[in-house]
Amino acid sequence: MNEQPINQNNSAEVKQKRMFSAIQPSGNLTLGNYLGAIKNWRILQDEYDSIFSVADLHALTVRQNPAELRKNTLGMAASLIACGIDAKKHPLFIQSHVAEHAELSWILSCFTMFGELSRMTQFKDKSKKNADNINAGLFTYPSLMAADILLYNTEVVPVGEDQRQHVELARDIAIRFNSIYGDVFNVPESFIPTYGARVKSLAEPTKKMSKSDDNQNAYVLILDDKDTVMRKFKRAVTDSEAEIVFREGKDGINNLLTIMSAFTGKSIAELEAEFAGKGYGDFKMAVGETVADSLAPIRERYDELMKDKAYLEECIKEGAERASYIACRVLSKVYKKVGLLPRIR
Ligand code: AQP
Repeated sequence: MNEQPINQNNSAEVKQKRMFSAIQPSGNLTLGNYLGAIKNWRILQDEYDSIFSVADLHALTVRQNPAELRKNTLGMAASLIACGIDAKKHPLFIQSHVAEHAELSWILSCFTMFGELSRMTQFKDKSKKNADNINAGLFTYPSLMAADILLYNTEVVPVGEDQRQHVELARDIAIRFNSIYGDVFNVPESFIPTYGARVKSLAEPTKKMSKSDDNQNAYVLILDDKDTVMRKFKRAVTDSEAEIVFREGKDGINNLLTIMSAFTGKSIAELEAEFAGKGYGDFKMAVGETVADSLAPIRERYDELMKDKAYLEECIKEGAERASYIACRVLSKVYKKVGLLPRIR
């Protein structure tokens, strides 16, 4: 598309593909978010023309405590930087600071079918979990997510397996819109990691690990201290056998092997050989040690960043300015295409 790549080090001839990534500040980062998404964002950030966002509007689909949400929003920006996102090089912004997200979301909701939204697994899961608050925002969440992605002419969206369906819908919406109005949006692709795409709950390993789980033992937070990480792994639900192998029906062990593999870079087969004959207790402690040691530098960096609010605010201010520049242009093109009368200035 026609705007220049926003990374300063790109020349026009070597235009990189655009990557857009966002995460809700609905709690603190879990191991699931880290392995399914953030680790890839860090690895891929310089290979792409990357844009990162903290999706605070999405978090409102579930009732939030306002003070907590503000704290978690800045905390999530700090967590991303602590995980290695370079917010000086790539824009990192808060979704509600770029009004075009909400505006495009409305337009796109008029191009999203009721039947499509009804089929979304996340809507069904969250409706069950929040039976007293099945609001319209929870239902139209994918239209806002499509707006997030399509506003930046995104080509690649690195997500965990649980978000694949939403990226597919964003593609369908883009194709539908383009078939009526011409080549307005890029049609994005999802990028799903080989290991860690679906990290499971430590308490109920058939379910995904989620930061909003009511059971704190179900997830490991990247900011958990070593004792907490060890305690959570020690309590991790496994099975009544005594064999450390990756096999159907061994959800707890499969999950621990997946986590260990993602952190060490060793294959599942190598880990099975390494832990052959060892007990579950020893294995859980080894996974806990590996995870806690890998997370320690992130926690330290996060603590430093949270003491430097001025730096964090500068990053998200610059991020919003850079993101707005692109978002404005794409939105005005969309407004024009659908026939909205331009405002007289
Ligand atoms: N368990 C997981 N395994 C692998 N990837 C995961 N992701 C989330 N959970 C897992 C990936 O993290 C990114 C950001 O997620 P999000 O906050 O935007 O939404 P989510 O998928 O709804 O994450 P949570 O932690 O489950 O949040 P809550 O509890 O608020 O619903 C996405 O790329 C996602 O795939």
